[in-house]
Amino acid sequence: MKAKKIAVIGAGVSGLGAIKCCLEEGLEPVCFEQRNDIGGLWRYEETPESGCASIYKSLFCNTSKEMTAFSDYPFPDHYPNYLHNSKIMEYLRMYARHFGLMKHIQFLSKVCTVRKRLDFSTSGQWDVVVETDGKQKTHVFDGIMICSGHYTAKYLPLQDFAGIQKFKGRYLHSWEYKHADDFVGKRVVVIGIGNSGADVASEIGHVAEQVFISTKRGTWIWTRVWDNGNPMDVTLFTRYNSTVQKFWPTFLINRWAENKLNARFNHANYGLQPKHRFLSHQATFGDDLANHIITGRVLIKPNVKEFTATSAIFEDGTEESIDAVVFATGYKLSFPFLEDDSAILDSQRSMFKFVFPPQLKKPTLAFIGIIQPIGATIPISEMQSRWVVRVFKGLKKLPSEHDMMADITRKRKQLAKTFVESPRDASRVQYIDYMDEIASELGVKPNLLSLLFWDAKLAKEIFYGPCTAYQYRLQGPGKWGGAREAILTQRNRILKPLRTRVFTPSGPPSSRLFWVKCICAVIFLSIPILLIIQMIHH
Ligand SMILES: *C1O[C@H](CO)[C@@H](O)[C@H](O)[C@H]1NC(C)=O
Ligand SMILES: *[C@@H]1O[C@H](CO)[C@@H](O)[C@H](O)[C@H]1NC(C)=O
Repeated sequence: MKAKKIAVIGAGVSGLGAIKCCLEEGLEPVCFEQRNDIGGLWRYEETPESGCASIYKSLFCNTSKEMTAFSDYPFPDHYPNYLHNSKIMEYLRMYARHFGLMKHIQFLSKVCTVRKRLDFSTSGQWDVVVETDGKQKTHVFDGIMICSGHYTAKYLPLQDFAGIQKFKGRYLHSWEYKHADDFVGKRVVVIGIGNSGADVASEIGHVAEQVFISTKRGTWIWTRVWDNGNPMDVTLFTRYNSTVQKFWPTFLINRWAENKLNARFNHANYGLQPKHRFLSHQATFGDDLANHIITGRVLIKPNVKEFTATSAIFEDGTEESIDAVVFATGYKLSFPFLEDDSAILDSQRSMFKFVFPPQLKKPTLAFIGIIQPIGATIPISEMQSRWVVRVFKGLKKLPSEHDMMADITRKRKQLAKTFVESPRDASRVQYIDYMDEIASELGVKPNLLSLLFWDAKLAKEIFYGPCTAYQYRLQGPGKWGGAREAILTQRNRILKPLRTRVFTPSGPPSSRLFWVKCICAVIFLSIPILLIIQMIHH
């Protein structure tokens, strides 16, 4: 039988993983990439291109390298734990080269439409119209993997900001923000305190005259650097923790987390205290933010009520004169190439496990990486792709439409209970839970019980150590011979880039010296006492 042809839309982290998974299962992938390079979101460009993701120059990944890596391709051990976008690009190039992905990518090729073929109900095939060099061409595919990401269409709710048309200064979305040069000596308001808002405000804070962050909701601030200087995700995202959390009541976990974060700085005193509890909404990474607030370079403000020509008036009635506004208001989903966009997706919530639209007669279209994990995206996209290619091949069956809808409804209810109402929280998943869920579909979830008997050392690291993706390559389809080794050496790879100056204590350790001194003191002090006792006995 001829290998099935699969269209992969986008050559970012999700697309690269998708191509690799297709090849692994003997499918024939063709990846269409709008730009002339791989990397998607992670490829920094000086000028943003409409319809593409765009990042600022200083963007660092918010998940650490061990948690971020593809499941069969660890980062080099000397790489820092949190990677600059240029380093992620290096890694992606190595990955693409290692698995021979480049020859499957057609660059400067924009997918215009993806449409069901007339015989879709029997063939499950799609017509894909691709524009290259200004010329459009239609291709037929047996399956579609949409890997175009969810950071391409900026969400800019100008209608919520009265008077913004009158404002004489510059305003822009964080999508257009590249570096702080334009803001030297300026007074700037950043709207929103998500990860981009906090990053942009902190960066501008170094050079601006004054930065304000305006936030309706407030937020919990957590940091990349966690206890003992270990990466946050490595410490918190363990199977042990996830098991403990299943038994503990939510309010206790919330209290534990909030106390911990407040111990660093009191969120109420710093103007950041949100109404929602820690687990109900995405926390913001802000390693630098507290320093900026305590030195006054960044001030936290409530919502902007209205803009005048030269100032912002906040909901508490205060007014500040300003030169620029940065809207860090996030992104919305956009798949302009999908013909009946609304029928296939009302919102991401209507996908079966965030991947398959349940209404399709044939499961030949999948969304990869259109999800908001509390944890790294690369391994999640990769896991989705591994599942999808098995479904495309017919090795895995999806439940009936009715059962899929029931599952979706159930998940929606759970989400509504757990999270505050916000578009992004609609597709938020706990990293370990979601990975395990898809891994179980595939039969690649590590079997801890049998490991405990056969390989206790490994079982221990899998349970207590960071839940890295190598775990999902120990067994089942796509098993990788290097997985065990990768798991047992992950802590070395975390420490290697930090221990660049090895500490060698000189002389006897001070603690030993301390005890020697103590003993001397005791002997010295007891001599007169012994003498006195002797005298009394005489
Ligand atoms: C997770 O486990 C680590 C040690 O493995 C511990 O330091 C941390 O407090 C735990 N966190 C939660 C939320 O249970
Ligand atoms: C990292 O940042 C992205 C973009 O703001 C966010 O969607 C994701 O949830 C963040 N990761 C974690 C672990 O919070």
